[in-house]
Amino acid sequence: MKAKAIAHPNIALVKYWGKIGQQNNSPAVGSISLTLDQLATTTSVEFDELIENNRLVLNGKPARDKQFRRVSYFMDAIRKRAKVQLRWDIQSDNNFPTDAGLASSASAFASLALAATHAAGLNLSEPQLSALARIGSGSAARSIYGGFVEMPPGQSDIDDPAAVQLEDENYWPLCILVCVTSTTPKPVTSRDAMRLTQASSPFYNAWVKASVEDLDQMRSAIRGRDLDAVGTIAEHNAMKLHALVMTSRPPLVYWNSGTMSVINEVHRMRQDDLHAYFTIDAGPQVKVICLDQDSSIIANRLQSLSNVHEIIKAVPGPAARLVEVCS
Ligand code: 2P0
Repeated sequence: MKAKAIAHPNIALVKYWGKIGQQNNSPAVGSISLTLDQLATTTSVEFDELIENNRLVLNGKPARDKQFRRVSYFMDAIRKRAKVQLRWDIQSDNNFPTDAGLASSASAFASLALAATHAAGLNLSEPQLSALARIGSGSAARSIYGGFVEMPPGQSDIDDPAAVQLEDENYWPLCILVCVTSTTPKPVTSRDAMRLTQASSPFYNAWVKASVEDLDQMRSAIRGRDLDAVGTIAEHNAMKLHALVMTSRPPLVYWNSGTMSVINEVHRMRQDDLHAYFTIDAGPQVKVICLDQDSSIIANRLQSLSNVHEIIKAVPGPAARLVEVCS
């Protein structure tokens, strides 16, 4: 009973931030994302009666206690559903910096959901897998699908919201230039920051209210393949998210000097009539959105910034998929 799966992280164009309850990551706001091809998590899961203790190895190292507890909670949900009592051995590897604001938990739990259900003998539909992946991490529900994906808000902590695909990865040749400005893990996890923000930012209720309009506008911008509209809404939504985080108590600033350099350069590029827009998730990395045909000139300008370590070029990526199953 062994399976291996690959999933890709996604960038949120309209962001999930806030939960209904704390148990199962039922989102307080809807979100829309784009799955990225270049970045990937590969996860293998084995259930075997010879395994004496559950084991979790992340990027070649034993997991920390907090990570282990989070994965154990998720694996218990799968074992219960599959009526499997066996212990498990999990190995998961990212080809990009982990816990640094590049959505590693999205690709981690999407690949884990797929590999673990197959290793446990379950064959779930995509909506079922998406709802399951959400229990591991809210953003993972979206990484089950390729291309543009929407996750609706939940109604309660025990309902079963799942993401849906809006358009597949071949719909629109966009390019995402991931500007890596730091490779160290962020000081506060998204999960903890979300809880803090929700409890203390005076702007939280306004954020939830505004998300409805952002979702409507983003859906129609994607339908019209309108980069300027997609970029404008994504940028504004990202700034609102970071305003929330910055106005929590205690305040939290995910940005570093490289983050600011990229923001300023994107504004300068637009003054030069280049169609480039940014978004920033819970970390210092900036993702610049443009059309594939403009990506070289835009990447060259970003590369020249002294506090950008690396630029990873990504295009819309595919759904999570199995690469191996043995029973
Ligand atoms: C998103 N982020 O929509 C937003 C934007 C970060 C900024 O979802 O607690 O790791 O596991 O549900 O999914 C990051 O939060 O949080 C996230 P949990 P998750 O992509």
